[in-house]
Amino acid sequence: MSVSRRATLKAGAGLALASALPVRANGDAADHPNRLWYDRPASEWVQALPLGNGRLGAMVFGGIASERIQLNEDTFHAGSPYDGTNPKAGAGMRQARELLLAGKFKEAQDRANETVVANPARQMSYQPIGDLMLIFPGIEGAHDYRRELDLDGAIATTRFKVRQVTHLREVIASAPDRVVAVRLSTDAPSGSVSVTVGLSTPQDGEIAVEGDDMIVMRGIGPAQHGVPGGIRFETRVKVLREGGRQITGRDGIRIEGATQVVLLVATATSYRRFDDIGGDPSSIVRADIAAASAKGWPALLAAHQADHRKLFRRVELDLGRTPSADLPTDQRIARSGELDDPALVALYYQFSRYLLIASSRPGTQPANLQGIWNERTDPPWESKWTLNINAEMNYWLADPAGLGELVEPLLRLVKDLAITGQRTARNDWGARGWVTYHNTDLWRQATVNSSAFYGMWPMGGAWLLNTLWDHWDYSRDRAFLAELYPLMASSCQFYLDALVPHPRTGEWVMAPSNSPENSHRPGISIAAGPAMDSQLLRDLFAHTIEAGELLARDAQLRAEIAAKLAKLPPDRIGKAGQLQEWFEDWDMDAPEIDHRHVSHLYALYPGEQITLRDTPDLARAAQRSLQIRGDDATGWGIGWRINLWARLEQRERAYKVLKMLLGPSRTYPNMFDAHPPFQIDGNLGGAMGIGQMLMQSYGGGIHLLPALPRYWPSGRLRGMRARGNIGVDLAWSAGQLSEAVLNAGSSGKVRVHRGDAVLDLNLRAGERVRIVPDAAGLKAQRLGR
Ligand code: FUC
Repeated sequence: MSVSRRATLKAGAGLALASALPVRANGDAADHPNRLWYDRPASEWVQALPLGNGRLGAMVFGGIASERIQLNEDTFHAGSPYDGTNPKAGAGMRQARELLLAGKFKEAQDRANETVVANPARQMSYQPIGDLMLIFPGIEGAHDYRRELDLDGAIATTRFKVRQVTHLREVIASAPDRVVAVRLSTDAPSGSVSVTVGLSTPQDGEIAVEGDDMIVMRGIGPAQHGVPGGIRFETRVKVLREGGRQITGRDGIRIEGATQVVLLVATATSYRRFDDIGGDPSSIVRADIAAASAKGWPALLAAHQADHRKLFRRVELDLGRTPSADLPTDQRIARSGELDDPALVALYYQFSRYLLIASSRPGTQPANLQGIWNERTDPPWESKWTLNINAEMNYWLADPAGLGELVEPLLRLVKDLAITGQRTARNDWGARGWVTYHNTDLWRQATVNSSAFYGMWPMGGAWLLNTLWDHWDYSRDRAFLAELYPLMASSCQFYLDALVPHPRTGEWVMAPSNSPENSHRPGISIAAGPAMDSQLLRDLFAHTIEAGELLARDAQLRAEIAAKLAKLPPDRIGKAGQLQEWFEDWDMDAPEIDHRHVSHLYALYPGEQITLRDTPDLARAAQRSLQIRGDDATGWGIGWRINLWARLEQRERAYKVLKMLLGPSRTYPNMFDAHPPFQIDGNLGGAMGIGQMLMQSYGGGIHLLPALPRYWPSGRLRGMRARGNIGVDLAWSAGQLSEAVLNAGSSGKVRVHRGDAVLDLNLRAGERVRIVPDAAGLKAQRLGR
């Protein structure tokens, strides 16, 4: 077995991907609305098609004479268990606070920079495992090429003809069977599959052939920023061949003249928890390969698709169809500025649901900045979890899109942070409970990281918990609430201890803090009591009181919380009529008036403290702020803005911003969101925006078609979810509601809105209620259970 820093077991020379083929019109996309398809192989990573089982990720390039399948495993990160706590942070935080409250902003930020930032300041990055490489000898003159990702079948296929023979390559990432599986076949009667199979890795690793049908790759994750590497991984590729012959060399496994070849790829790491990397990846992948080999392709495929479809098929969406739907997906994206392509919007929505299913399953890591797909050893922002918008945005879609159980990894992340964050709360603030700042990594660092400018934001826990609260609110799953509540109570203890009275008004504020990543003076973000802090705390405190009452827990704590809740600063309207971002009216003088973050609009969305009907003045101010900020932003920034315009029921504006997201500057050919670079939050948050144009659920109400643009005159959706455990089906035509059907999973009251018409309903668990427009507004018809 050879050992090398960048181990490569070459499947042969000339791995360059096949050059582009002539464009070929292919009209059968109409039959398969939930497909991405292309008429040429991927030449770049952001053209390759993603597969995932929550833990294993695979990017399929669809090459002709060679194929690259890039592999990830979601626990494979740089570093090893470490504690970045800075012992100087306690005293430093107190000094920074004093300077800040005395109006000495620069001095406060400098002091924080010198004392509270973790050691190391940067966190550990997500790492690629490597590539599965296939070389197909003798393939020349391919024609009738098509590759596609079938979102419903969760399968990537590459198909082309050489002379009269059709070659078919299929790839899946199976959750039930824990493997990536590849099938290579043709429609020729006798064996015409010839391929050389190899692996490569950019990691410190070794690769060898074992027996005559297995390639084994082992490696260890890199050290970073002074933290030693420690996670070990093992990948095994097993070759199952029908017909032909097999030659095993040092260079990989060569197969000649087979009728069909199936490759099973298993990967595992030694990671068990943020403080334990003592797992045995070898025994895990051996067991995975043995079980999958015994099953064989047909049974693997059937189990995989049944498992995926159980989730994927919960929601259907039809926004209508125009001729552009016949074009390859990359051409639709390229032209989406000039064309209105409603089916592309529906595809984007379903692709985002697909991405969440593929990157976040119970037991896995939460979807990180790139979900689970990363080819780089130095990924942007470490491809980890950014808590001042991105990680939360990844989960906005889950419940409304019928995928509520996929938030489980986020709950486990918070459970971990409640442990590491307790150390930080004590060290940095002398407080009870737990805190976390604007980023965390696999090792669950809860410390101030990168710099005080970005990192001095103690609100990560509050936002995470408010996101998880939504899962309770949608599902009404009491067992989930019982798991969540202690984390909320402990987080409240932190804030109760850390809040201080503002010297001017006596209102309770966090200091130091910031309004994520925005500066109020050149180079200065540090601030006391920015609007978002109070908004997040109003939600966290109110939810914790509600949960404590429901579970009959901690009456004393509830009283303490209620007292501080009453004295949080209210949202204020500033001199430009805007919703004030900071405690003081600094907005119009801030250096980046068009900043990508719109943190103070949390109260409008994802929060529901500001609504058009209950707080019209604040809603107007929020709209003013949104106008001042402008529509252009990073992918996720645009995704957030779509949701905000939808909440303001500005249908055509929401549509205009959505088109910005779908265009080629914010969507890559494979439909990954472009921050740029690729970040999955824009996909998931953008899809939530699409959903909210059709149906919104907040404040005890369900809003039907609140921001339906004129470009989607007719359509239907099935299976979206509203708060209170309610399923929502909708149909509309000529821009008018035809009918809605509510499926009540729990009993409770709900107010249904369609424009100005309202209908109050008392739903009983299990019943279905049909709602249709009538002369007086809306009319309900009980369909029984
Ligand atoms: C936040 C954003 C950046 C980027 C990063 C991962 O810091 O402000 O735009 O998305 O997270």
